[in-house]
Amino acid sequence: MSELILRQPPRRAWGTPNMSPFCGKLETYLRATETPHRIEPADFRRAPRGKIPYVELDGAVLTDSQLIIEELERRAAAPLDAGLTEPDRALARVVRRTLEEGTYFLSVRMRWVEDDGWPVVRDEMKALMPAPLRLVLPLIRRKVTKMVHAQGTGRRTRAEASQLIADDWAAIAALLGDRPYLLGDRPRTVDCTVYAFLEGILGFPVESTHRAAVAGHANLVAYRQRLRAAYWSDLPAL
Ligand SMILES: N[C@@H](CCC(=O)N[C@@H](CS)C(=O)NCC(=O)O)C(=O)O
Repeated sequence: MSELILRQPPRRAWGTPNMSPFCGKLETYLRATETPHRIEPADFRRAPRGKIPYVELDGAVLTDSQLIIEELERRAAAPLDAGLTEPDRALARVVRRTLEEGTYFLSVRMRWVEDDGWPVVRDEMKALMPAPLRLVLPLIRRKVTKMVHAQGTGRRTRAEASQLIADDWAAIAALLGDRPYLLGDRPRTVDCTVYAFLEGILGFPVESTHRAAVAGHANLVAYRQRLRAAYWSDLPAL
């Protein structure tokens, strides 16, 4: 396998792995499996489905963090998910999809749509974009707002959305219990998702009731620290 090129925003936004949880997830996986790779900025016009992350690998362009991880797991001598029981695989799937297909949109709303999140996201986007492109940021915000409305999350009250984030994370805290990783004593692919999304909520520098609720779960806070120490020691210690 040649060196993998990971295409994503190259900044460690807010001292976290990435402003995109899907990019943070994939890069955590590459680090956890010691897959040789280098990071290059993403070009949305070249992204196969117009989304990040995408990778270049052995002459092909692959997209979708999960499809990429599944391909790498198939090729790996020691896959992260080797030996998982069927119930554990099922649990991992349900947790991953809850975060990626549900909680994600709540966080997008809090960042892009709500007036207290937006300036923080806007400044990070400005830092990523060449000056002339920054002019389109209000248009991107409008597009994201429409997307969140169409998906349904945008139609909830802010209080409901905030409560849902807190409740999703309370469920994950309950599943984690006092285990070091979600499915036991070693990290699995699902931990890459849980960790990246947790960074996205605890590392996003805007005070909110849901962030305070998540920060109130000592096991989630320790889990974030554990994974950061294991794979992200180049980021500031927590
Ligand atoms: N299922 C995809 C989701 C990727 C995704 O939604 N990425 C967002 C950034 S967090 C994106 O590229 N959004 C641009 C757009 O939707 O136009 C994956 O796992 O890679």
